[in-house]
Parts: sequence; structure tokens; C-alpha cells
Amino acid sequence: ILARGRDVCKRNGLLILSVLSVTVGCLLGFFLRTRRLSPQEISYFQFPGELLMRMLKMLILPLVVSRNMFPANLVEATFKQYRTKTTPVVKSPTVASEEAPSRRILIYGVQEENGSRVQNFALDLTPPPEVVYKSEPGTSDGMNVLGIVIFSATMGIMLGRMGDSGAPLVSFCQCLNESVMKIVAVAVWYFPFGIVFLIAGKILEMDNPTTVGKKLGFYAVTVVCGLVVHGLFILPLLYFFITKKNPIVFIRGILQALLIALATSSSSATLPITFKCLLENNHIDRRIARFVLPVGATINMDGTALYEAVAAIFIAQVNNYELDFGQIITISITATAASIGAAGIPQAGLVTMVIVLTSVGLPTDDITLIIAVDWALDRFRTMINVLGDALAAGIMAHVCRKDFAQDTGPEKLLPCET
Ligand code: DAS
Repeated sequence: ILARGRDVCKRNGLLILSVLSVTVGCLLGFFLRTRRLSPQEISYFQFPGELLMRMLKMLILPLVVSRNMFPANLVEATFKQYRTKTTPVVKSPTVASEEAPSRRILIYGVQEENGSRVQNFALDLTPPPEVVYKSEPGTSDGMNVLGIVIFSATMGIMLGRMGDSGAPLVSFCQCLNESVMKIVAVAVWYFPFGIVFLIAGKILEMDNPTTVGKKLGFYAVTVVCGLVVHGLFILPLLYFFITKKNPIVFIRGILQALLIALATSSSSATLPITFKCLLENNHIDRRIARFVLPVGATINMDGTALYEAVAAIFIAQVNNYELDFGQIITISITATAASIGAAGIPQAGLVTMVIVLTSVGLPTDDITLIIAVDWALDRFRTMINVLGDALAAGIMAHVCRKDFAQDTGPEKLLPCET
């Protein structure tokens, strides 16, 4: 009972802490606006929030490399007999013109951007010039993460073709992936604390927070409507056109899994329930379910992709930054690639959000704006992710029905089946 109670608190504790941190952050921010703090005091106050942003950026590279490299190899190794020759063509983001990186001196949490050195424990955080550009809308805000995503996925496919000779690197990616996930599991408990200072700090420096608040509300409604349209129309219609079966019956069979996804905001945590619903309610062949679901929970996150694309367009609007058609296409492709790198854990989409913003040169610090509503939107996009995985299993079962009907191979139960 204690273990169950601890698990429930752990699972819901993060939700309660997220809601509390957003509320406290907003109240604190509006209260401190009345105190007329100096820019230096505001910088002090923003420091814990800055730490949260740097934590998110720190996790990008290992998460993206280990997740894209490993699952691509898994998909390639398994889809050998169904392989279709596709050559992915991705427009790499235009890298901003070379500019001398602004020197960033951190003095007890006070950051001076002009390069003038200040005594008292000055930490020179100026990164090497090849990494950081000025973070203005329209210029790149860091390393070319999209290129890293494409490289990792390509490397994963090559590893799949190398067979045993690629095994050391595949197991390295598995270990890297597991260790990064453990770091994320710990880091996620810092999020509520960092969110208070991030939101309050953003409210303090905003010229008109109420206007941004109204835009934020409109953005949240847009995301939910987009996810509802995608989940209740696009995915079910795709399922119907391919299988000619009633999608409502199929969705009714996985309703329990969708509710767990809403409650936990984690595709991975919902996996056993999704598996059970597909086997017992929708009678999907277990060999199909046990291949499609783990791969789907890892790389098929259409809810996250849709969310990150809409969020990037929202941040561009808040910065009055006009996106041209090419940049909208870049956002769509990058959001899809970034969603592959997102893990099936709470608020993973927030971490890979940096990739999408970086690809079109939007300021990644503006993730702060969407953090206030991310803990709620995460639940809806996780539901769509789980729905997409389940419908993919239903479509795969229909497409391969003839192959699997003949094959009566020996059945070995997987851990999650028992
Ligand atoms: N919460 C993630 C999931 O489990 C989705 C996300 O963060 O975007 O699918």
C-alpha cells in the first residue's frame, strides 16, 4: 500500500506541483511588478529559471542522439522485409550570419551582456564562437540540432544494416538513452521550482503581460482544438480509409488507455494498458501489438509534433516575427523530427521544443511563455500520441492480416504481457 501510495503521489505529485508552481509564479510575478525592481534585482530573481532553461538545453543533445540513433536502428532491423526505398529530403535551417558571440559574464546570477568584466567571482560563460550566435528572432540560437537529429537517425539506420558489428554502438545508445532518461526523471522534479522563477521573471520583464496572457490563452485553445481535430477526425478517417472498419468501435476499445494517458501524461507509462486494450478489446494480434507499440511510443508522437509546430508559430507571433512559407515548412519538418526525439515521459515535448525554435532562429527562452500551460496541454498531446500508436497497430494488423494468418510461429510472452 505504501509503494502504491508513493507511486500515486509521485505521479500526481508532479501534476500538483506543476499547477502550484504556475499559479505561484504568476501571482509572484504580478506582485513583484508593483515593487518596481531594478534590472539587476530582476536578473538575480531570474537565475533559478535560467538554470531550468539551461537544464533543458543540456538534455537536448544526449536525448536526441540516443533516441534517434537507437529507434531508427530498431525500426530498420525489424522492417527489413517491408523496406521501402525512401530518400528523406530535409531543408536544413539557414544558419545565421557569423556574429561575434556576446560575452556572457555571470556574477552571482547577474549577467552582463556587454563584455565588461566585473570583480567578485566573475564566471566567464562565453561559449566558443562556433556554438553561440546572438539570440535575436531570425538568427540561429545555438547548434544546428536538426542536423544532429538527421545524422542520428541516418546513423541508426546504418547501424541496423551493420548487424552484429554495429552492436557495441547500439548498446552504447541504449545505455545513453537509459541514463539520460534517469537524469530527466530527476530533473523533472526541479521543474516546478524553476517554473515559479521562470514565469515570475518573464512577467517582470514583459511590457504588457495581460496582452501576452490573452495570446497565451488563444494559443492553448488553438492547440487543444488542433489536437481534437487530429485525434477525432484525421487519425480515425485514416484508419477507416485503410481498414474500412468503424474507428469509433476501435477507439472505444482503447478508451481506458487514453484516460491513463490523460492522467499520467506519459506514453511509456500507458504502454501496458494500451497493450492490454489492444489484445483484449480490439483483438489485435499480439505479435503486431508488441512490435508497433514500443516503437510507436518511442518515435510516433504526432500529438507532440503538432503541438511543437503550433507553439513555434505562437512564439513567432508574440515576437512579431513574420514566418515565410519556407520557415513554416521547416517548422513542420523539424517538429516531426523533434517529436521522434521526445521521450514518452511528462513534458518531454518541452525539451525537444528547443530544436524547432532553433531551426527558424526564434529565441528559445520564450519557451517560458508556454510553460505556464504546458503541464495541461501535455496530457492532451499524450492522449493523441497513444491514440496514434494504437491506430497504427490496428492498421498494421489489417495490412499484414494475410501474413500473420498463415504464420503460427511459437509465442513467447514479453515482460509487459505477463
Ligand atoms: N508526455 C509525452 C508523452 O508521453 C509527450 C510530450 O511531452 O510531448 O507522449
